[in-house]
Amino acid sequence: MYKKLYTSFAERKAKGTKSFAVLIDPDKVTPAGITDLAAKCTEAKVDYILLGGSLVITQHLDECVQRLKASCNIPVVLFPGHPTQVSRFADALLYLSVISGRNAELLIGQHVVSAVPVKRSGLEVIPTGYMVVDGGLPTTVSYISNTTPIPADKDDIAMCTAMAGEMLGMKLIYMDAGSGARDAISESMIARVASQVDVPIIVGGGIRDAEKAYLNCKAGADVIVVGNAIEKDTSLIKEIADAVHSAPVIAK
Ligand code: 1GP
Repeated sequence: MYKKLYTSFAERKAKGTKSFAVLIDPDKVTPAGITDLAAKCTEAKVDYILLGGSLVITQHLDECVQRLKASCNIPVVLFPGHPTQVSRFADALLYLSVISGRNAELLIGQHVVSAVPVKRSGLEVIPTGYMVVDGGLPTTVSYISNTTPIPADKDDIAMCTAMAGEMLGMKLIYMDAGSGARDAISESMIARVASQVDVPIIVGGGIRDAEKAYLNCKAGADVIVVGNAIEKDTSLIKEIADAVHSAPVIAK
């Protein structure tokens, strides 16, 4: 079940190599915009493209993936806000369980309902413990998921949540302050989680500049995800990619 993409995350983690992922929300791009973004991501040596959003109102997910695949060689990983956001043309699917919350639907309910189509898609499925952390303002993810985020200053709760997720079999931990969060996740919380968890750690939500991305990597993030800031200024793609790739290599 764990194939190419998971191996890539795990191998990079083992070597201490940090990765940069650009998040594309299908509702916010046009087909022509995708081609342009793909070119910028290639030039900046972006490692992964994440595709998804809490709401996907438009109906062109397959087209987005196909455009991306035709325009670049960067792996396209689905980051679904809903079980309908599955495209067999992608390289992998983050199979998210919202372990920070206590909403049974997002821990197991929606997975049961979508199990057959997900399996039939043939996608590489990567079990991912998804942790929503308070980003200072209510975000779409906290509203839609109907869960209470982990308080921003409760590093120990985050650590224990991630540890439990890993022991339950999650292959990635995704710490997310939510798209457009006012406050990105603190380095102290990332470091606390990284100190106890061996699987790769993805960090996103409210990261707006290269310095924060770099500091998050130094604190223990393995993959940095940026969406909103890049939608506003695509020149940040290269700046943040360079910062992430210049972070110290600390093999675990
Ligand atoms: C959201 O982690 C991602 O789920 C990225 O957040 O859009 O704020 O960069 P931003």
